[in-house]
Amino acid sequence: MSRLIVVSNRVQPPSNDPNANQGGLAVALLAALKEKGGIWFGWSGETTEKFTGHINFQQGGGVTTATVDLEEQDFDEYYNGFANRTLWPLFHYRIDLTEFERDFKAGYVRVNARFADTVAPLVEPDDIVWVHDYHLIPLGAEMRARGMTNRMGFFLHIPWPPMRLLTSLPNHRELVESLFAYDVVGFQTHDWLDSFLSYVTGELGGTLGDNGMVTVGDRTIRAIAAPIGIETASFEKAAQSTTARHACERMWMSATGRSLIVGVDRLDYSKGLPERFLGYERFLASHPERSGLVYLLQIAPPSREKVDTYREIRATLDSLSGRINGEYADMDWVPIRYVNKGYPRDMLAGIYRAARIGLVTPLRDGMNLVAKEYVAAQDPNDPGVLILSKFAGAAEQLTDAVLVNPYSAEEMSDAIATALAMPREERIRRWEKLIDNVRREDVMWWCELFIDALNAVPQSAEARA
Ligand code: GDG
Repeated sequence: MSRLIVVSNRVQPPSNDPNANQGGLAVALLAALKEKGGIWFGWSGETTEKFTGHINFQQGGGVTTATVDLEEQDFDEYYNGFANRTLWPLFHYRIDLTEFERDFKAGYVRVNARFADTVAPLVEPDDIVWVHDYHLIPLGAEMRARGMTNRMGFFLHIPWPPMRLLTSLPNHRELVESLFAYDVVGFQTHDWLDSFLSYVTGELGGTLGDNGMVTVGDRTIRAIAAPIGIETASFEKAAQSTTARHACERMWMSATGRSLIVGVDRLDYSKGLPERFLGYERFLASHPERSGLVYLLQIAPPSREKVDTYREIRATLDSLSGRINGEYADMDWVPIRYVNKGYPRDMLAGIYRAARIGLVTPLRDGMNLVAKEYVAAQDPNDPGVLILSKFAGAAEQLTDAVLVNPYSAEEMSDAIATALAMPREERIRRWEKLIDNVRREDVMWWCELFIDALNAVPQSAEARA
């Protein structure tokens, strides 16, 4: 049986600590690695003065992880540069925040080449290779240049931008063409897949065949939509754990009869937090009879703090929450509780369960797992209402949420009012449809869908050419 080689920017080693914040992605990949055998390769998160290519192997839970340190300059140009100052904003439709620097691109190419140099000797001819996310788009081409003929797949966790936006990236063709070194390329939704196909046919002169086959020049790959899920069964269990129950009770006690609206997001401009605060403010202004009966808890652990735009979003939210609280708070009520720290997963599950509304309103999001976690954490007999941005990938599956345009404060305000007034029968009816999808299309389903697509690729390079 062929082994699985997973490559991603960061690696999450297996952990036996139940409180470890191990995301669903890590859990699914670790399970697949355990079943198939293989290696998870990536950056250690550490920097050194000079890149050595020294691999730190770790074994645990039946899985091998292999990590390398990067140079400080790599960290600046590849990670904080091209990945998070160029591709991340551009792929989230934020051309206004996108920085185009040649040094960033050079660092990105250098790190992808370094990854290829380091990982190539670890890979055996029958292994299948699965590369993750925007940090590593050219890795497949770099690996092919080193003679690797393995079956290779790439999955993009973030949106694929419309053609007109992507063409603003210098050397965009080179970047997209490099995807044709893989055999299977996966996107979170049909929307992102369609954007990719429209770029390929419009800019690269590609042609589309049956079953997602796409040809450019002499290369044919398969492009698929494979929406990522969460570890649903385990999250449902977490929501009933003692820790979750305590968190839930703590929330209810501190709410003193008010309805909790919850938001949980990395502090990132793509998550639409200022717009969310403004939408909530509109609700307070237009429903004075309701204000005082609700409060918004926004959990927003900081991320990517070395990038200026991330520092700016933090300053914007500090001032916005201060202004709204200053205007609407009373001696016994604060409308927004804004918290810049993370909580353990079980506690988070309890907070979701206590919330009457899950407010998930990114301006653009590849998928958004918080929406699915909120659904999984609900009490089946008295579930809360999910308000979800139309522009989150999750909206393609979670059509029974209250869908909103996150740019419109009025729509957001109306959605909050609708959700608060929603009768229990309707809440249950919507939730049953939502949980059905979240259970069926969970993270293991996603993982198998992608690996099956890779396994279906003919094994010999000649047969694939
Ligand atoms: C990318 C794409 C796509 C957040 N705060 C805490 C906490 N979290 C966890 C959530 C959730 C995860 O972080 C965030 O999920 P997102 O889906 O919003 O992910 P991104 O980080 O933007 O990642 C996204 C995802 O990849 C997967 O493909 O869905 O579209 O942008 O799991 O629960 N977890 C804990 N405490 C916190 O305070 N324990």
